[in-house]
Amino acid sequence: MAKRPKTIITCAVTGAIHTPTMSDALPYTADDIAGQAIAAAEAGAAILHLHARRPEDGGVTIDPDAFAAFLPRIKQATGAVVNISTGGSLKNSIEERIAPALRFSPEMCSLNMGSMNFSFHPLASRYDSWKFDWEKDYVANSDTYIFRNTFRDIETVARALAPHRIKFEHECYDVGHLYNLRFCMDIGLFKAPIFIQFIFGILGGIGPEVDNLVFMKRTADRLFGEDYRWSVLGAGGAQMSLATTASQMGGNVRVGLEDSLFISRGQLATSNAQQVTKIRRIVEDLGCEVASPDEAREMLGLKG
Ligand code: KMH
Ligand code: ZN
Repeated sequence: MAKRPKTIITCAVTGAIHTPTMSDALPYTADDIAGQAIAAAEAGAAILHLHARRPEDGGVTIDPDAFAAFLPRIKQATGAVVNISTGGSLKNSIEERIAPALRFSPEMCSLNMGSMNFSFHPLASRYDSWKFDWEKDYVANSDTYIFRNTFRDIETVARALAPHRIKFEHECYDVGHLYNLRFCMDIGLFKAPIFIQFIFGILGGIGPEVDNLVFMKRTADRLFGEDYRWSVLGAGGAQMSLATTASQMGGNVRVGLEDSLFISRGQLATSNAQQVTKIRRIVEDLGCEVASPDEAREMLGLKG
C-alpha cells in the first residue's frame, strides 16, 4: 500500500470575521498575534495564515505597518511558512488588499477565487455561547457588501505577485470556484502544483457536509488531476470534524481562531495552539504524520 502523505497543518491565527467581543482568546495586538502564532507553530502548525488588526479596538486593518509589527518576530522565532491574507475587509480595493504581500513577499498568500455574499453561517453558532443574530451579525455587517473577487481582481493579484514567486492558498468556497481556478490556470495565471483550500460553512458558500467535501474533492480531481494539493477549512462548528475527515482522505487541514472560536461544543478555545494541538493529536492518533515546515515547503513547491 502506498505510504500516506504527511498532513500539513495551517493555523489561521486571527482573521477578519470574528471580533474580540466574541472571545478573549482572539489575538489582536501585535504582541498577541506574534505570541499565538509562535505557540501555534510550536504545537505543529507548518503554515501560519495571518491577518492584521488595529491594536486599539481589534478592528481589521490591511496597513502593511500593522503586519510589520509582528512578522519579524514570527520569522525570527519559528521556521513556519508565512502566509499573508489578501482577503482584506469587504470595503478594501484589490490594490489595497495586496499591499502587505507586495511589501513582505511571503512564501504564501491567500487568493479568493470568486465573488460572493459572505457571512456567518447560522451553523457556525451551533457550538457557540454567543448566538447568531440575523440583524446584527448578518444585515449590519454584510447585507450591503459583496466579497468582491472578480476575474480581473484575481488576475491583478496573480500578475502583481508573480515576480515574488508566492504560492497561493486558493480559497474555494463553492464548487464554481474550482472551475474559476481551472479557467485561470488555462489562461496561464497559475502554475502547478496549486494549493486549494476547500472552504465549508461560510454563508454564501457551500455547506459543511461531508458529501460536499467528497464532491469538491472529486471535482478537483477531475479538473486538476495530479496538479494540485488540497486542504480543508470547516468554519465554526464544522472545524474539527471536517479537518479529521480531510486528513483521513489524504488531505491537509486548516484550524485557528479565524475559522472557529471553539475547541469543542459550547467551549471557547483558549488559544490557537490549543486547536493545533487537538487536530495534531487526532491526525497522529489516526495514523498520519504531521508535516514540518520544510516538508510543507517541499510538498507545495514553495520558494523557501
Ligand atoms: N476567512 C476564511 C473563511 C482570506 O484571508 O483571504 C477564508 C480566508 C480568506 O482566510
Ligand atoms: Zn484569512
